[in-house]
Amino acid sequence: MGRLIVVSNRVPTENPSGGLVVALHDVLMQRGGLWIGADPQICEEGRDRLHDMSDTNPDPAYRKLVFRLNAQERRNYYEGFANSVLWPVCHRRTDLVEMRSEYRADYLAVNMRLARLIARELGPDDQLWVHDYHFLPLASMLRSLGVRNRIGFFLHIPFPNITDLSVLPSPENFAEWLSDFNLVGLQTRGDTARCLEMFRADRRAEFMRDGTIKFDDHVLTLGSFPIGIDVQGVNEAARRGRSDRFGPVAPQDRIIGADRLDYSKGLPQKFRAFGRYLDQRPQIERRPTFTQIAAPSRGEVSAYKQITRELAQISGEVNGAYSELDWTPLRLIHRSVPREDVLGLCRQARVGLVTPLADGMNLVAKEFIAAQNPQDPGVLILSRFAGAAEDMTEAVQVNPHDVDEIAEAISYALAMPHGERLRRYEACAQVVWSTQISTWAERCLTRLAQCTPTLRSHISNHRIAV
Ligand code: ADQ
Repeated sequence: MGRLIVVSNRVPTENPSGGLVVALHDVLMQRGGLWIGADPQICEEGRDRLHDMSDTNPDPAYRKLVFRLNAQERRNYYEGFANSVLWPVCHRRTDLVEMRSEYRADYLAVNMRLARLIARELGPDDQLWVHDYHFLPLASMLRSLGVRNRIGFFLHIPFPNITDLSVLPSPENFAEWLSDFNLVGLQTRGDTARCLEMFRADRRAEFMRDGTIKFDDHVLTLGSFPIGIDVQGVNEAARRGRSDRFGPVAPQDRIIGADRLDYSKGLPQKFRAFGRYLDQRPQIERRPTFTQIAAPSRGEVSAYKQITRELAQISGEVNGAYSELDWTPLRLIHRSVPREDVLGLCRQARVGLVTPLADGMNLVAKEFIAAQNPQDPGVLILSRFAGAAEDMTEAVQVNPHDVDEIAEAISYALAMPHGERLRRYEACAQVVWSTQISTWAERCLTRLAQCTPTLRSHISNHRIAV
């Protein structure tokens, strides 16, 4: 069997932490192979080769290699096309798309350069597993170089709807790029339905009896593989985490949110909803505290600067209206907090507030459940637009745009009797266990190994889909 080659935007640091990184690390430790990603340092030199970043360990089970970006490429490929075009298109925020021709040109150029670097490393039986929207055209570029190896893809974010896709320059490329992978994995059945709709609208696609899609002679398998977490590891970390950081708040009054500071996470709506709940709370003597940890993210992109200002303003308004000398109702922590402490806070909280406007899956929802004490669990309030909501039907589901509905859900969750909390928790925990990260990785790779191989005829006529 050949090696596994994982391609993702980031390669892990020496001590990998976090579900996805650990899962991929474990798979590579077992199978050996390569992990290729972008060097976080901007560098003008050495862009014509991959650089070894493997651990100092003398006999690493797998190697980590990075490709370098110069300042222009980082601006146009990463901040530009990936995060200011594809990210908003996939998260239904086409109003935030920044369209510039140099973004697309460098996105394609970086993917082409990476394809050449990877092609040099590839053995005939190696399998590639490519992650996320930074590398949509990578398989097309590899095929144009004559690569026939099996290539799998996993999209971590929502699959866009067909109207939003049409905002892209040359939207027909999207289907072409995907069709050059052997396997395209998506988070949910809803994502798969949207992807099928895109192929149905394209006359080049033919739907085969075995469920595969034939597109320009290439056969593509499509499926949903809901991602999960390391449930046991999260539960242990939550028990170790410091929960005293909440300060003197009664456990039944603690509400927690933890998100990257991103406009897709619905933070302004969530803050307003908490303010609305305080306006209407049934018992005026009740003093719940909502702690929102918002890890800084992509601060160089303008839409992110704007949301940071907006959140500071709303939290100022809510606290200005309701704080007492001994009570600050909304605590916004605009910093990354150690993971164990975030999980410790989740375990202590009565309510987890996870209300993205759009989200591929949302791992915080699964982590909140895994962190709970099964005898006295907290309540998850979950946006119906998070991928996690497709299976976690027993969370208290809300429309994240509807501030009144979230406020009502907060009131309901804070008053929920123990029996109902247990019942809802057990149903959610079952989903969290059945999609745990090791199972997810195994399902994706098993399916990739079963995919129809790429034929010589396909690559010999290959159009470069750019
Ligand atoms: P993200 O958009 O980053 O991931 P999410 O799935 O919630 O979103 O994962 C975030 C991770 O960061 C979680 O493990 C969480 O614990 C951690 N985290 C969040 N806020 C933090 C904070 N303030 N401090 C410390 N840690 C924090 C993308 C997609 C998701 C998809 C994942 C995995 O956008 O939809 O679920 O990939 O596929």
